[in-house]
Amino acid sequence: MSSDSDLRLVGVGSSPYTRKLRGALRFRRLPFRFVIMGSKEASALPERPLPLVPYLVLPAADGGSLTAISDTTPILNRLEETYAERRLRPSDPALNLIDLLLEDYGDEWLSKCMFHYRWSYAADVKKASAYLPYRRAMQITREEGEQGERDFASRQISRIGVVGSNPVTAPIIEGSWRRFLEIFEAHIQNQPYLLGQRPGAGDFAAFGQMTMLVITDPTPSQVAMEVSPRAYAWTERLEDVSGLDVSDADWIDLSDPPATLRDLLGEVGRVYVPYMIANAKAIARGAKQVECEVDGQPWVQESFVYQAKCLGWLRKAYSALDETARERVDRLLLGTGCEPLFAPL
Ligand SMILES: N[C@@H](CCC(=O)N[C@@H](CS)C(=O)NCC(=O)O)C(=O)O
Repeated sequence: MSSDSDLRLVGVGSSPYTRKLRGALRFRRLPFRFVIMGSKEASALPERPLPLVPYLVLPAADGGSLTAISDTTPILNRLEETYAERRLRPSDPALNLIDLLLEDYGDEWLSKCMFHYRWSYAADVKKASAYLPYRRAMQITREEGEQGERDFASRQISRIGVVGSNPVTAPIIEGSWRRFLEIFEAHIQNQPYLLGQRPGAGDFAAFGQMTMLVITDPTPSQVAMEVSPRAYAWTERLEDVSGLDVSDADWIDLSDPPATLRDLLGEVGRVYVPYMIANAKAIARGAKQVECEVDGQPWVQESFVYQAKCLGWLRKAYSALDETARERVDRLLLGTGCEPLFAPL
């Protein structure tokens, strides 16, 4: 039975990060209510601390009033601390680090694929902008919907550079989407989730972006159906894995991982790593522009403060590892291109 202290996930189904968090909450079997962003139920709740979708409303640590928290990675951390059953993050610190890395790749790189395809191709722009105005205003007239469609498309297309999609980076982003799918196709034949027989945070981060890339948006979903129809089935599955019974034995053995995990980490090392490092360096020296090489090709975009913060979190998690865990992580990452992430910047 639900009560007023139930968790509230406030978001919209068309937001990849909302889908990430909703999938994770379902997996964790935490009682929650899904509240539509902008609804009267949402306006009765505490305001979100950052202008991000989604956010989570939960009882304050002292059990008293409700508070709102933003940003799915720290939200998942908070849920790990508060609720002991069916934790999402691996208890083995070395495996947890790998899961954090995959989570950040999903959140911060696959999101580039998602935003790029959606707002670069006419068919994708048309579909997304036509339906998005109705999400939070289901009863607007068709004319209002069409006006919303034009406003939406022009606003999002004007922001496409923020995530790094432009004519220079487009071929790199598209190459990375296809390779991710090829590796995913092979990897998921070894086990059903990225790190074993149970999903981790990395699975839900990838899933969130894949709801749009694999299912909703015409151009990237056509690539997905060609390369990996399995990715479509997987994305549908991750929507709700509340019925999956799990134990600690379901994680892969990090000393003997399938070769396809190294391939996946190799893809992370090929694109996400050089970009994240160049971005963090640009932010550190106050540069507005990131200019680097990704996959041997030039990459240019506006520098991105938030993504430098994400790299900081990852590096902090790595430096908190004890020596044994660090060695296990290093051994897995050796030769994948991920090593510079944790070296001095
Ligand atoms: N790192 C954040 C990202 C959330 C995010 O970027 N959300 C997008 C929509 S999916 C957003 O709120 N964009 C601003 C807006 O739509 O006004 C998280 O994990 O929650």
